[in-house]
Amino acid sequence: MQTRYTHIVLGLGATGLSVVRFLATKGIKPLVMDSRRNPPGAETLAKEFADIELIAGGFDCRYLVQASQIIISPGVPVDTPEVRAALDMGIEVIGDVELFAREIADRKPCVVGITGSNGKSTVTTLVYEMLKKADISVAIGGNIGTPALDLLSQGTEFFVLELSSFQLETTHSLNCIAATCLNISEDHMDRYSDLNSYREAKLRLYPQSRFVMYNLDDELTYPLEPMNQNHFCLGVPKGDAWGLSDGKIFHGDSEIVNLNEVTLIGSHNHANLLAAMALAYACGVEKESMVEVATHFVGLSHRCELVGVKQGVTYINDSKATNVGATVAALEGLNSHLGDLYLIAGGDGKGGDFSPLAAPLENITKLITLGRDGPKIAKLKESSLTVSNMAEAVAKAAELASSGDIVLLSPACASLDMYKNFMARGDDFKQCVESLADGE
Ligand code: UMA
Ligand code: ADP
Repeated sequence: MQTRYTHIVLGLGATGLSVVRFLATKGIKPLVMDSRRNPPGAETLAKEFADIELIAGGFDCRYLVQASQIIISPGVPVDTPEVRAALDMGIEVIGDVELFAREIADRKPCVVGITGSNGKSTVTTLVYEMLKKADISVAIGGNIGTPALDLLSQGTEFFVLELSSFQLETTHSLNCIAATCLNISEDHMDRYSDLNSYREAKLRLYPQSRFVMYNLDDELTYPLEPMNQNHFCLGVPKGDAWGLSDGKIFHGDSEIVNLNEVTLIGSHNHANLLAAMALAYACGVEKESMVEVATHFVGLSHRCELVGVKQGVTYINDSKATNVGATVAALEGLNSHLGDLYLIAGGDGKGGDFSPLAAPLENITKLITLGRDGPKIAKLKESSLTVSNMAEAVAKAAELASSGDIVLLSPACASLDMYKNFMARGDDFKQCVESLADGE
């Protein structure tokens, strides 16, 4: 007779493994299923939990319909027919972040939640660094890397979580101390029917927070109903909001820091800094700790990262630009640069619309495309070049660029058609740049 499992874990990547580990601490032995034949976590599961059953290569409905709770990984769409069938039967389907939320439900609010289309990892890291600087015991995780449940064992007082739209779809009771949706532009259009349903998934975070920080410059981030809210903006702040004036960051009337001393570059990063300061402030962090971080944090790898200067040409790795909004921000951020700009773009466009790139592409000198959807981007700019790999792209850019110019990798696409992830793509770019001849 078939065993009945009360808990089923769908997906065996980082999230699935964290859920199995968490359930083990509660004495629960789940069944794990993954639609792929060789799921990434299979070896680790066998090593850590020899007695946990794994069904790989499909989701078996016979087990799903008997479960009392299904814990689904963010990479598995809730709309998968087998999951829909279970939902229709009234079976609870939640994500790992919801399990995490329930585990900390009786604590005072201790989570800072960060979502948005771009800038999440940067803001999540900034808030984490600011809290650390203020001697608050804090852990960082969620979509940025370490699954939320794996943070519990660190025994910290606070958690700073980067939350994706996929994670928020299956999270209901987070009770954050403060949360933000930084911006909304098209992403993951292969999983959402339109921009509005993607936005709705992101804004699910707001009612799960005591205090909400939205972006005055992006109407799509405004709360759908009034709540305990404030905003940040790239302009003079009203009331006690956070903003910029005279090249300085202000919280209401109080000056926080001069932008000359801020180490992050680009207006998009200044918006990130404002959001991070507002969130840290809501956690009780003093100005001194925020300023200390603002004047030392140089940014994360693969996000407008300076790779080096070869023959006078500056190479910048923005491989994390996996959607159009991020590439638009990078191009606008570098707009004030005097030399020519060479852009390398393309990859897996995730069904998105590339047309917002057309205007910023007018200001660049040459577009070099690669990857599956490279040709679609190439159509947006006359006389662009299409190449078949990164080495060719870098070689071509190096041949055309001259001293004072910038070569930017900012793909506006995911990397999965050519690489394991965006880090591998950025590393390939860096290696290709490093192998170019040095010299003035
Ligand atoms: N799987 C299936 N069927 C499917 C899709 C996936 O069985 O149709 C399986 C995969 O085989 C895999 C498992 O589900 O074995 C888990 O995959 P997952 O894609 O949910 O990935 P995890 O390893 O659990 O990583 C996830 C996030 N991945 C996604 O949301 C796609 C990681 O974000 C996150 O760091 C991690 O949880 C910890 O919270 C990555 C990401 O790309 C960086 N996020 C997207 C983004 O930033 O744009 C949202
Ligand atoms: P996420 O975690 O949301 O992907 P990251 O901080 O990793 O965000 O940055 C991803 C990409 O988005 C990078 O290419 C970066 O240059 C760009 N970016 C960062 N902040 C912003 C912002 N506020 N608005 C638009 N683009 C941004």
